[in-house]
Amino acid sequence: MTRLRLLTAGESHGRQLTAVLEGCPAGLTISTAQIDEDLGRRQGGYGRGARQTIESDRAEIMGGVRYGRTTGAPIALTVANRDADNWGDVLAVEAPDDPRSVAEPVLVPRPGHADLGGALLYDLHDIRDVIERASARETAARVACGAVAKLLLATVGCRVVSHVVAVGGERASALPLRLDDVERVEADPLRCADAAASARMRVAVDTAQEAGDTLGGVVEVLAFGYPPGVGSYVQGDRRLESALAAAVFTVPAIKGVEFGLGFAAAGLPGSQVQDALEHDADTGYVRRTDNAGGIEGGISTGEAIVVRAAMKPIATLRNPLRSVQMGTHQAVESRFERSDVCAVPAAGVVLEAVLALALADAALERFGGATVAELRAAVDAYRAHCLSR
Ligand code: EPS
Repeated sequence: MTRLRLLTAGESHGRQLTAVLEGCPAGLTISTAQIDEDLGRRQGGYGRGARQTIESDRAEIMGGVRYGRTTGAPIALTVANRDADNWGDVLAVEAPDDPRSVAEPVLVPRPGHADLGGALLYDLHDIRDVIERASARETAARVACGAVAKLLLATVGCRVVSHVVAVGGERASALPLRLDDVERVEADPLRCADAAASARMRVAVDTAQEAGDTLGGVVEVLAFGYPPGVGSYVQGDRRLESALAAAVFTVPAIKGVEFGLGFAAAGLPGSQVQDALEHDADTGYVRRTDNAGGIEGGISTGEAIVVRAAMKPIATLRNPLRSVQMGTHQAVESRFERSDVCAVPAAGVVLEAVLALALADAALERFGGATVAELRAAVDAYRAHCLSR
């Protein structure tokens, strides 16, 4: 991100998460209700763990917004960790006076988690220091900032939504999602548009839970109404997919990404993959299919941007895997740290956020604007230009 800049800080069981989002144009009406709605959506989903029964995430805006509108200054916000009260001095900033009060260190890394790599990289004796910041709790701060990016995108007619298309081996029907389906998706416990597939997915989550195991899945994120003409073919790093793929991989546990038909396109002839062009006097150039996922030649087409992300199963398993105690090198069973069985529905909300931030950033880079009015005018002018050609 170049126009929008985001940093987050904070530990999973520290007092709060903190975020600074810089580069948001002035004059954006901020709805804290909408931010909190996304925070609530991130907490939900079938297969979530006990932490979400403790938290009731709310964002508190600490800067950059006055009388409900952005001023152009960095937006600072915090999300409190209610669970911090249950962790006593374990995350204390000051070292305890009595060394006997130091928390028992975590010495056994969970396979597949950041534990081992983090302990070696930062030369940390207690894996707790890794667990705290590698925890997916951090994504709450980014969901809050992503909600701001969604509000900005809405000013140029764009809406970002998501739905779960696979959990474990269970897949939803391949019908393209329409905006009309969104209400049904949000009402479904797995955020899946296909009710029959959702029922099968719930059984799969229950089975994994009983076995002390975890499940991953696939989420599809769509951006409807994103302006055409964002990104470019002239240099590889200007391709819109390049920025969006990078954004997808900022989310923990994501191991794959595809656009439009994605990997399926590799097995089809070109005649079944390219989206044929038509012209409509009112709407200009149109494509009746969107196999390209809204991006051709690295440039947004104006059709829906369609991104799918594959999430691996969460690394913390109740049924332990083989591990090694750091220091003694003894073969031991990995330890269990409270976790989710399946966080794929939540990952959808997080992916909406990071993609909204990347899409807003790319749109700001392309159309500029210190104010929302300037951004909107530039987007409208380009849409009019496309109609005239
Ligand atoms: C999460 C918060 C965490 C985990 C989970 C997701 O809270 P706690 O560690 O207190 O249970 O529930 O994180 C992980 C599974 C992980 O490996 O990072 C959240 O808020 O999303």
